[in-house]
Formats: sequence, structure tokens, C-alpha cells
Amino acid sequence: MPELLEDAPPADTQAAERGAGFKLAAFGAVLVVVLFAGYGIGRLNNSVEKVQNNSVEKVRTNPTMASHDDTGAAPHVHNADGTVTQVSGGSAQSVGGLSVTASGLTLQPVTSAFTAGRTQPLRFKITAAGGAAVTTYAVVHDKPLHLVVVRRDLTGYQHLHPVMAPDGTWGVDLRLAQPGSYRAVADFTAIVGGQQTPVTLGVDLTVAGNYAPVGLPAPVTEVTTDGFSVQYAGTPQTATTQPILMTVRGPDGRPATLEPYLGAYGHLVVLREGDVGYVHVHPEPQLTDGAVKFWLAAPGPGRYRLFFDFQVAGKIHTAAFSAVVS
Ligand SMILES: [Cu+2]
Repeated sequence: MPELLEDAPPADTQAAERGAGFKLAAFGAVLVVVLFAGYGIGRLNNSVEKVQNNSVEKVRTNPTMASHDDTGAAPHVHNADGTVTQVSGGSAQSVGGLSVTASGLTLQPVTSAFTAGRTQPLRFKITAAGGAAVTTYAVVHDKPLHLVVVRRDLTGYQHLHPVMAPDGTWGVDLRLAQPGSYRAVADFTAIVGGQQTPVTLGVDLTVAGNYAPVGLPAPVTEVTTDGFSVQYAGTPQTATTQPILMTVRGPDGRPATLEPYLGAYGHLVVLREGDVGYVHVHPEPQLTDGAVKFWLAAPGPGRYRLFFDFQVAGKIHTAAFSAVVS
């Protein structure tokens, strides 16, 4: 039986999102899970972003292949294989980010060695069959590409949005504070030959030095981050899809006024201990008694770290919780 693990405040307060793996259900009986990896369902945006010569051009497209904005959309899961799946209970789903190659696309870092504590550019390309760099992406959750970086002990979580150069090279300033082996997970929907391919790829980054791994924090249901008290209610299970509710209170103890961030009231990135398997879950479009409600089922037994990103007064915060699923 799963239990919530205690938790320490997250080391960083970057935003989060993206995902694959965990399944998330819609309302009640028939839980329809849209894996937006596959067919981006654009409720509001319906646009595909073309990045050309450093300029971004929004192009109206057919709504059925539109980009993605979760505002008002049913809750769903990002999935690595790009399929659209209907879930009515608790079927297993794959996690993403475990491979540098998937669906014919490859993540090729220009640099993967970093110096502890120093801000350095992280650059990489996404290449298609034949080796050509992909330069066209769909906008999903307001961004053409989302990047989650975390050390393999699930500390040092960061959610970044790299910018693409005209030749398809993505770049972002990255500071890895401590030595160790890190995982960089890129979540995006490439457009190759007019076809959308949603995929989540992962690659290792290294920081030389004396690595002191940190154990997963103990179980708790409430953590404090940036002065906000975040309460976590729910019990992730493998057999059934379970609700996960996040409640945020301000320093004064009163409910914080949550703002949409990247198209939703919050984003939940779930990372698995042992292989850094990556799952991204989006909440129901409306708050439930002030709480952000997610639906998810663990892809398997194990220990996980849940990173909940939320925005208050224009600033993004991250609360992290541990969870054990047996
Ligand atoms: Cu993002």
C-alpha cells in the first residue's frame, strides 16, 4: 500500500511539467486519458510554432493537429510513445526519458560535461532519420520544448525552456550545483515531414567531483517551499488511477491564489528512483475546493519523487514530495 513520504523543501523553484508514464484519468467513471504526446489537442492555441532565423512564427493549423494548451482541457498525460490512450481504470503506461532515441528521433548533446556550481550553456540537437536536425516543433504547454534536469538521486530538480537556433541547436544556461550524474529529459513534439511526433528523450550529464548521493526524503504530506505551505493528499497506486490533490497556503496561512502556469493551474512531474523514469501529469482544468487535482496511477512499484509546480503572483514555485508505491 502506497504511503506518502516526508519531504524536504526542493532545492530549486523552477517550473515543471511534461510527461509520460503515469496515467491520469478524467472525471469519474470513464477516464479518458489524452496522451498529448501523440496528437496535441489545442483547445485554445491551435497553432504550430515554426522557428526560423530566431523568429517565431505562429501558424494556424487544423485543430485536430493543433498544439497544446491545457486550459479548459480534460486532464491527461504526456506519453513518450505519442499514442492516444483511453483508460478506464488502471492500465500500465510507459514512462519517458529513459532513452536518447525514440520514435526515430535522437537527442544529441553538444556538451554533457559540466563543472559544479558554474553556469554553462547546455546545447543539443534533436535529429531525425538521416541525421538532419529537426527545426520545427509544435507548441505544447506554451513552449516548443520542455527540459527537466535532475541529479540521479532526484535532487537539484530544474525545469527549463531552451531556445532554438536556426540550425536546430537548442541552448539554455544551466548550472549544476553539485557533482554527480544528472539526467536531462527533453519533452517535445517534433514536426517532421508534416507529421507530429511527440516524444520524451533523456541523456546523462556529468559533473566531476566528490559525489555525495542524497537519500529520498522521508514521507510527509506537507512541505514548505518559498514560504508557501503545500499539502499533498492522495495515495498513488499501480492498480487504479487515484486522485492527487495539492493545496497551497500562503505565509499568512490563507489559501494562496493560484494562477495558470503554462496553461494549467499546476504541473506534476513524477520521477522514478532507480532509472529516473519521467511522467508528466496535468490537472483538472478547474480547482477542486481550491486544490489542484491530478489523477494518476503509478507505472509500477517503487519510490518516486513528485514535483508540483505552481504559480502565485507571477512567480513559479516547486513543492516536492516523495511517494512509495508497493
Ligand atoms: Cu516546460
